[in-house]
Amino acid sequence: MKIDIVTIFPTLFDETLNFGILKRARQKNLVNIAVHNLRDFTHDKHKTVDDRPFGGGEGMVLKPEPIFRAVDFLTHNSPEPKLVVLLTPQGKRYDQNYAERLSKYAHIVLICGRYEGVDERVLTLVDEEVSIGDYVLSGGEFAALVIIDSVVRLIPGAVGRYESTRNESFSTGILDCPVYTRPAIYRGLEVPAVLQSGNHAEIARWRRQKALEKTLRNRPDLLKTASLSEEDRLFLLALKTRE
Ligand code: 6GU
Repeated sequence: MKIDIVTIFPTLFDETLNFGILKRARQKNLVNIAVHNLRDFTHDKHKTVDDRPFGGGEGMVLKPEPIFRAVDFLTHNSPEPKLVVLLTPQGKRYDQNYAERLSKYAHIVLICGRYEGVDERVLTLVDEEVSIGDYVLSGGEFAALVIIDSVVRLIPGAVGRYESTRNESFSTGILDCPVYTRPAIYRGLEVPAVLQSGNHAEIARWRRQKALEKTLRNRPDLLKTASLSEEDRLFLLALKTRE
């Protein structure tokens, strides 16, 4: 997979893309990530990327010409299928399903917007407008990092065992179960006995129940769409009536 980032802050990506799974995926050539300075696509002496909004108002707006030139340059013989994405708070909400879909593209171009705005004509150039959540960031740069991290770990071979991404929160529709490691007792806090029992059927049941319990407490909205067994539903019903 090829990922191109277009930004006015290219150095922000220098260190961040060189850790852990991202670093290893790049070393293994599973992904090729390139950062491009939007100012390199300007033609004026001052390398102007923004200007005041027509009609008046606060802040500056990213000009269309450098963005059009950058995207033309980056996509003129790009591998297919490709997707050009504009990162703004006005975009469609990003989630794990979105990440799964993006992980299937051969080429993704991420254009980092600024919170004040991007000239609306840029929308004729991009395939999708994406937001990572209901809060305002000063620019799309951190959103690009979030998207890249979540997509790259879905590329087969990026995470140690491919299967180990299958069981995670959101892939299964509910939150992960609690986990413990040694020591078995710390400051009087004991690891649940069932996890030390060696009874794998019991352990699986306990994990499913704890995951359901945590989801009910922290993200009850997820239970509306999660795939639940009859046993899951009875367990949740018992939990709710107990409260
Ligand atoms: Cl993609 N950009 C900005 N500026 N703010 C955001 C966002 C993106 N997603 C959530 N908030």
